[in-house]
Amino acid sequence: MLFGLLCLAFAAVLDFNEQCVFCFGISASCSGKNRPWDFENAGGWYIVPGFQKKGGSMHMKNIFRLAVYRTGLAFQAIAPNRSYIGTAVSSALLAPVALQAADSSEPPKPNIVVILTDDLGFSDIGCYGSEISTPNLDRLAANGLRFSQFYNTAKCHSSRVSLLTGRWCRQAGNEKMTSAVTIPEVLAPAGYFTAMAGKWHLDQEPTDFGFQRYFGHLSGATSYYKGDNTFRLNGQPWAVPEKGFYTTVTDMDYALKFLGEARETKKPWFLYLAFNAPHAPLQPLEADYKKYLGKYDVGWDVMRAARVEKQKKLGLLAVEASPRPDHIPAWDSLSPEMRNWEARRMAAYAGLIDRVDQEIGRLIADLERSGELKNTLILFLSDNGACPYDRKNIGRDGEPYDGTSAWSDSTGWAWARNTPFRYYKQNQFEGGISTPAIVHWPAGLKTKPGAIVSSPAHLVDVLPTLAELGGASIPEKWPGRDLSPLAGISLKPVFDGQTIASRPPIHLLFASDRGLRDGEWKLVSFQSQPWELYNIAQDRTELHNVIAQHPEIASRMTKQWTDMADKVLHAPAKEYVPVDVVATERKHREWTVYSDPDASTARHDAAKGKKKAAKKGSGSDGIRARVGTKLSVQDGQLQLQCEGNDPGLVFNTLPPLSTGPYTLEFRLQSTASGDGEIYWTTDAQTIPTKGGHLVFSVKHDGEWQMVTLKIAETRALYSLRLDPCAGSGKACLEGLQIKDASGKITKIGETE
Ligand SMILES: [Ca+2]
Repeated sequence: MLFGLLCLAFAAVLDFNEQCVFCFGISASCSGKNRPWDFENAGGWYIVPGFQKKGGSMHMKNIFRLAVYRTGLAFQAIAPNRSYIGTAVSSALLAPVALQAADSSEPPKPNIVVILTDDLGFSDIGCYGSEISTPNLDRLAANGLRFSQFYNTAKCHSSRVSLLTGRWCRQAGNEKMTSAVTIPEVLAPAGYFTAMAGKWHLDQEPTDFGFQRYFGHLSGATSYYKGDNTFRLNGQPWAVPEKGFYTTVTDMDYALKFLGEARETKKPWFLYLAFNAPHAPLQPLEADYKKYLGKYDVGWDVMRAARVEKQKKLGLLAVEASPRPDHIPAWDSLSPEMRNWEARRMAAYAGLIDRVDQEIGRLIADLERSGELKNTLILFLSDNGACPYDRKNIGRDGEPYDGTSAWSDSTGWAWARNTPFRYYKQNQFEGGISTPAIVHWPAGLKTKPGAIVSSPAHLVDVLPTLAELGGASIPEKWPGRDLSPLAGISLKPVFDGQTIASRPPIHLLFASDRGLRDGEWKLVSFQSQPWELYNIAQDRTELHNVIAQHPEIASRMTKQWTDMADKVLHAPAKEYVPVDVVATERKHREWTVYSDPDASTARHDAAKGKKKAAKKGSGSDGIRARVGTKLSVQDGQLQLQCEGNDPGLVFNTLPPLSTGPYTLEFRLQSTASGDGEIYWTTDAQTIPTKGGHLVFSVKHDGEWQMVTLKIAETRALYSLRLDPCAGSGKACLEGLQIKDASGKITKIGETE
């Protein structure tokens, strides 16, 4: 009631020059704890002090912001600890908004669903060439439109940042999104109810970034059957039940529940549905898996050729498909055991993807039942190309649906799933960055049903597009954030049947993989190897590197890419140093080793017993977290939670190194305290803290910094201990490498 009284006080001094007089029937509720805010503003926020009843008296405790509508008021808390304390509602708010909608000659705003799949390859669904049964997605494509050149960032978290903010990942402030606003933060002030279900994989929680409802996991990957401890429901920890839980299904259960709540508000709604499928571990449901068992005995060469043909028939692409690379053997050359194993892996992928489609079928049925399908814009996407990283394969001899198995990705199938392109997740070649992209919106699309659009588009375009369609303005200021400029453009002209003649260049960067798409040209580098130049209009599959023929274009684009990386993205200098001069063999230690059928199992066995160990370093005996340090690995980064009791990492054995002196380099982000230290040994007998020792100072302001340490040791290093801090807090490391006296660089602690 108190908040309601505040409403009234403000209303008395504000002139509402609209069709409805505000002030009677005010009611307010101090609702129970932990409830997301139902009301977002339409006008602008005014900061007001809020009072809270504590004991028998009132305390001015939290700060609220007052939303001034043309027709009413609402409050939202910005409590210091971000916890929800209550919500304040003026009942005059709803009635005038409803009146306004009824009066308006403007068409009703569309509902919006953005569906993001995880690690889905370009050709993995039926309407993009797949043999996997996806009738619901195919139906959306047949009645909507499909993009043939829609791009993501080739990686999980960066794609999510770009999708939600309309900015390049680094430009938005990475996972923290400190330089951006998100889609729900943009749409809610325009009257939208906002909800999310599924994988978050960014800092804080969705409810901290404008989502009024959220169910899902905050982590980058999770067990389909058992989940993990990062599940949340509307900001609160959610215990995964032992039975009746399966991520893809449970995500949709909650999505539909949220839509039910949205309908009660009579508002248009925005739903972001981020499935973890078909990301590893490959854990399909039994029936979904068995549907495909045996179907992939034909192998990846046959599957890929069939997908190429289907893409041509669909009119999606008519290109020269890239050939099978050297690091993937012909299917027929594999041992029967390996063929059997790989065919089962592909059946597992197919089962996961089939299930996504079935759940989308539930969503479509729900929209049809509620009469909303016509004016709901559905956008379907993947966050990156198929994943080639073959890591642990737990339960390889069991069944993928037994609840304990956890199979990893297959490089061979990743190649075939990215038909007709080259390379994979993380690489900025077309296989890494190309996503299927379906738009379904009967009330809004002016294109022919089933249209295929070849205008290049990127995830950064989603926010500007939805803002325009939802009648929302994109804020230029936001409390507590220093907003960077938008990178994307609105795709509404495409939906209206027009072509977009030109667009800003598409900047591509993840770790050491880089690229730039500008018009018909694309400059691209595989993990800092020499630049390559392709004319994408003529050579979408990047088979004919024409950099020697067009040095002036390459030079212009190299400068453009570097300037953007530096001045727009503010990327660390290390990420835009010049590319290598000479190309070397392209390989990755986590690509499936087909020469050794037990390779991936062996890797898993080696990792057993090291519960908190990260991935093995190149040729090393692995990384060990010290007591008092929790270590996890995410997107190539070593993430440490330090308790302050001599925290750190130990590399038990380093890869063979030639003689020093050495330079140890890495990037560090830390919010812990105290100096950093390293210890090293040159033999197996010496145990740190005996051996060499060096103290170094670091900043703990949460910003990325480059750390370069000179180790004046000429004998070959054997082990290394690295303490990034002395106190408690979080630290994150990436790009660890050791340079020897000859200048040779050896990467250590590589996780991706
Ligand atoms: Ca992904």
